[in-house]
Amino acid sequence: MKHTIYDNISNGKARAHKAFAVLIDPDKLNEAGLLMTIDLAIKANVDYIFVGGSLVVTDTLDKVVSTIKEKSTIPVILFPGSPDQITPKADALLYLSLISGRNPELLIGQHVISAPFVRQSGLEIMPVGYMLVDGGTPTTVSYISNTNPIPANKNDIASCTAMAGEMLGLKLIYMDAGSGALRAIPTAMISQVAKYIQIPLIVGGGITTAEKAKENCLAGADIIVVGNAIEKDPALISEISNAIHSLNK
Ligand code: 1GP
Repeated sequence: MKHTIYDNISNGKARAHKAFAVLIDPDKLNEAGLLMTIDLAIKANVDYIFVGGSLVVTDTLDKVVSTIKEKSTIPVILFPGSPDQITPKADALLYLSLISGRNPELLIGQHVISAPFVRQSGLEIMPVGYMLVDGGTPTTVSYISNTNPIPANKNDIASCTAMAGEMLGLKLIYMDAGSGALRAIPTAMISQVAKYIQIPLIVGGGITTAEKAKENCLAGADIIVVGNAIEKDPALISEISNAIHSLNK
C-alpha cells in the first residue's frame, strides 16, 4: 500500500520516531547553494524538505522544487507564506490556518479564495494548526500576518490553542517562533502542548544548535524545522540530523 506523507508522519509519531525537516526559502539560495543543501540533506538522511518563505519575491519556487525532486527522493512539502506559493511539483502542502492569530483572512479567508486551485494542484493536503509563539523579536511572519504571537510564557494559551486545533480536525500542529527568532520556543511550552494533543507536533523558529533540536524532540516535538541556521552554516544539517535521529530506535 502506498503510504502518504501524512501517514508516514503519523506512523513516525506512533513509533516515537523523530524527524528533521530542512527549510529552504527559494529567495535565499542561489543555484549552487541549493545543490549543496540538497546534497547535504541526502547525505544526512533528512526526512523532509520544506519549501517556502513569508515573502517569496522571485519566481524560483517551481524551479527550486523541480531541482529538489530531480536530485533526491526526500519528500518536498510546501510551507507557503501566501496562497500563490503553490506548485504541483511538490509532494504535499502544509495547509496552514493561523490559529494563534485572530486574522480571519489567515484562518479561512485566503483558503476560500485559493480552494479550487489548491484542490486542482493534486498535492497531498495536510491541514495544519499554525501557531506563532513570541521569539523575542518581531518576525516577518508576525508583521505580514498582522497577528500577535502567543507570549512565550503562556503555556496554557498554547496548549488550549493546540487542543482546539486538534478538535477542529486539523492534522498537525506547527509551533513556530518565526524564522530567525532570537529565542526558540521554550521546551516547557513544547512539552505542555505535546501532552495535550495526539496529532503530530512540528516545532521551528530560531533553532540554531543540535542540542536545542534534540531537547525539543525530548520535550515532545515530532518534527524539527531549521532554516536560517543552516543557510549560515550548512554543516549543521548533518549535525542536527544526527542529533535528532540518535533518539530513534
Ligand atoms: C520558520 O520554523 C521555520 O518558519 C524555521 O525557522 O529559519 O529560524 O530556522 P528558522
